[in-house]
Amino acid sequence: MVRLGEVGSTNDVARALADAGVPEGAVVVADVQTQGRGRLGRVWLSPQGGLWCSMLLRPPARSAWGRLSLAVGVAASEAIEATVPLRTGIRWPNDVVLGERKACGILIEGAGGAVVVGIGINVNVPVEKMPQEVAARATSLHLAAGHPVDRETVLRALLDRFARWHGLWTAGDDAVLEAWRRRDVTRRTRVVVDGPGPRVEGIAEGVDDDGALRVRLDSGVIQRVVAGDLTRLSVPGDC
Ligand code: BT5
Repeated sequence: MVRLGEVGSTNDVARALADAGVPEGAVVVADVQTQGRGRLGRVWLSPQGGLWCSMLLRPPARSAWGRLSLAVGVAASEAIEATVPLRTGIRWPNDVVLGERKACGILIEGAGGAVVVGIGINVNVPVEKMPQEVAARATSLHLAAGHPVDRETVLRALLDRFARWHGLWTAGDDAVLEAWRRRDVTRRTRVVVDGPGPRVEGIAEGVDDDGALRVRLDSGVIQRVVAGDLTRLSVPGDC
């Protein structure tokens, strides 16, 4: 495991390890990221107190990336629940949420033939000090549990849960889909998804086998969405 104080992005460090030929399983953890990033080049705020880590994988060619993303979401969810007595949910594609608020973000990037899985968990991050637009939608384990949480305990739980779900993903086990579906907080809610294509609005109907979101449009047609940002327009039970 590579442990760093301040770093640009742990994903970049893991990519450099991939380029250097380091084998699968390397883990990079940092205290602070100055250039933490989310999907589509967005900023991921990564001050002291959070768990910012990246794992290097070398999966076989033509692996099911969509399902890997689901497996990582489930692993992060379980790691949080193993550490604090709170119930997590997953908001497609793989934000781990406590209530409506995001506690963990996941960024999976290709790195040549390798894959870097970046996971950011707001363990003791003072989210209230973040810019209002982020603070209003984010939470930390500390905030949600009402007490500081040991970052090492979360890390150990994450590595443990990740090993299990990565193994199941590698084996093509449907348990990954089933576990993700049990945590899906968007199913049967009205959603709008902004992605690379035109905006899609309708009722979320869960994920397909490959991780694509199924949205039932008002016309009744089911549209598959493979990438994008989802906003819930209703709460479960409304639809
Ligand atoms: C993500 O992107 O949620 C992926 C975040 C991945 C972070 C990890 S940390 C270790 C590794 N190294 C990296 O550089 N990245 C990975 P996305 O779904 O695009 O969400 C980004 C959005 O979340 C931003 O535009 C903000 O609105 C919000 N945000 C930023 N920082 C946050 C934080 N710490 N907690 C909650 N929300 C945040």
